[in-house]
Amino acid sequence: MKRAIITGITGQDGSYLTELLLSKGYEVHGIIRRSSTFNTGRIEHLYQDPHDPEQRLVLHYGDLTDSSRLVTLIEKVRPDEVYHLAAQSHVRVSFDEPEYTGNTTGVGTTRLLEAIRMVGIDTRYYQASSSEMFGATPPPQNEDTPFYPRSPYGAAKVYGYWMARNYREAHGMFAVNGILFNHESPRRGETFVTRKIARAAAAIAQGKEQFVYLGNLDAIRDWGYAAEYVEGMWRMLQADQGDDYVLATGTATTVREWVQYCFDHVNLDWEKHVRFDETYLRPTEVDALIGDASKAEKILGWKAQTMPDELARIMVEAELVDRIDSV
Ligand code: NDP
Ligand code: GDR
Repeated sequence: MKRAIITGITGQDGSYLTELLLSKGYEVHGIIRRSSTFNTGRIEHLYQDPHDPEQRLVLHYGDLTDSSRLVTLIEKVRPDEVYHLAAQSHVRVSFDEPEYTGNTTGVGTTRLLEAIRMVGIDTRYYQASSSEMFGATPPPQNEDTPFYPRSPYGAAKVYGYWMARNYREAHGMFAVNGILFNHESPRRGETFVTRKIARAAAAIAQGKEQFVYLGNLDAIRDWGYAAEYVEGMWRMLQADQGDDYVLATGTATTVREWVQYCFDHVNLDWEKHVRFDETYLRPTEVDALIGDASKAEKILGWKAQTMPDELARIMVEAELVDRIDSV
C-alpha cells in the first residue's frame, strides 16, 4: 500500500486529493493546524475512526512554520509521496500580510523539502506552484514563460518553485512543480471571487441578500474544475521523472463574464445587484492568465474537461441546494 502525506489537507484541493488517493488504495496522512474551531469541514465525510484497524486516513497536527515537527512527521510516516498544498493562498490578503505569506507559502516549502532531505527517504514531492508566478507576463503562459509576480503571494510561490527545482537538481529529489491555473469548485474558499459570486447569485435569487460588492471586473482568468486538477497532480508523481507542468483549460473568462454566467443561471440581471468596492482591488493586479496545458496532455494524458460556463452552473447549483460535498 502506498503512503502519502498531504499538507493543506483541509483546503479545497486537499479534500479532493484525499478522496482520489483513498479511492486508489493509498494510506493518506494529512497535516492539520490546531485551531480553536474545527477546520476539517471539507474532509469530514472522509473521517475514519482511529480505533479502526483498517484506518487509511490519519490526521496529524503540524504547521509549516514548525520545522522540527515536519521532520518528526516525515520520519514517522516515511511517505512514498508528499503533496505540498498548504499555503497562505489568498492573493489580496498577501498584501496585508506579506511577511507571514513569505514565511508560510515561501519558506514553509524549504522547511518541508529540508525535512525530507534530513530524514533521507526516497519520496516523490509535489509542489503546488501557481499561475500567479507569471503575473504581468502576457498570455498564453506555459512552462517556459518568464515569471513576473505581482503580489507577495506570487513572489513567495516563485521562491517555492525554485526551491523545488533546486532540490531536484542539487539533491536528485523526484520533485515536481504543478503550475496550476485557477481551479474552483463548490468547496472553494468563500472569499475567492468565483465562490463569492456563486454564493451571492444564489442568496439573491432566494431573497436572502440584495447586493454583492466586487473589485476589478476586467481581470481575465482561466478557471477549471478542482476535482479534475488533483488527478493531474497525482499523474505528475507517477511519471518517469520529476518535471514541471502547467494545468489549465486554455479558456479566457473575465470576472464580469463569470458574474453573468452565475446570474443568468438564476435568471437575474446582474447589473442590478453588483456594486463596486475598492477594498477588493489589489495594489498591483494580474490582468490576464490563460494557460497552455499541452505538455500535460502530451506527457500525462491530462486534459481539462469542465469549462468555465459549466463550472459556474455547478457552483451556483451547489449553493442553491446548500451543500458543499455534492459534486
Ligand atoms: P486553500 O486556501 O483552500 O487551502 C490551504 C491549506 O493550507 C489549508 O488546508 C490551510 O489550513 C493550510 N495552511 C495554511 N497555512 C498553513 C500553515 N501555516 N501550516 C499548515 N497548513 C497551513 O488552498 P487550495 O486548496 O485552493 O490550494 C492548494 C494549494 O495550491 C495552495 O498552495 C495554493 O496556493 C495553490 N494553488 C491554488 C490554486 C487554486 O486555484 N486553487 C491555483 C494554483 C496554486 P486551514 O484549513 O487550517 O486554513
Ligand atoms: P486569484 O483569485 O487572485 O486569481 O488567486 P481570486 O478569486 O481571489 O481573484 C480572481 C480575480 O478576481 C478579481 N476580483 C476579486 N477577487 C476577490 N477575491 N474578491 C472580490 O471581491 C473581487 N472582485 C474582483 C481579483 O482582482 C482577481 O483579478 C487564486 C488563488 O487560489 C491563488 O492561491 C492561486 O495561486 C491563483 O488563484 C492561481
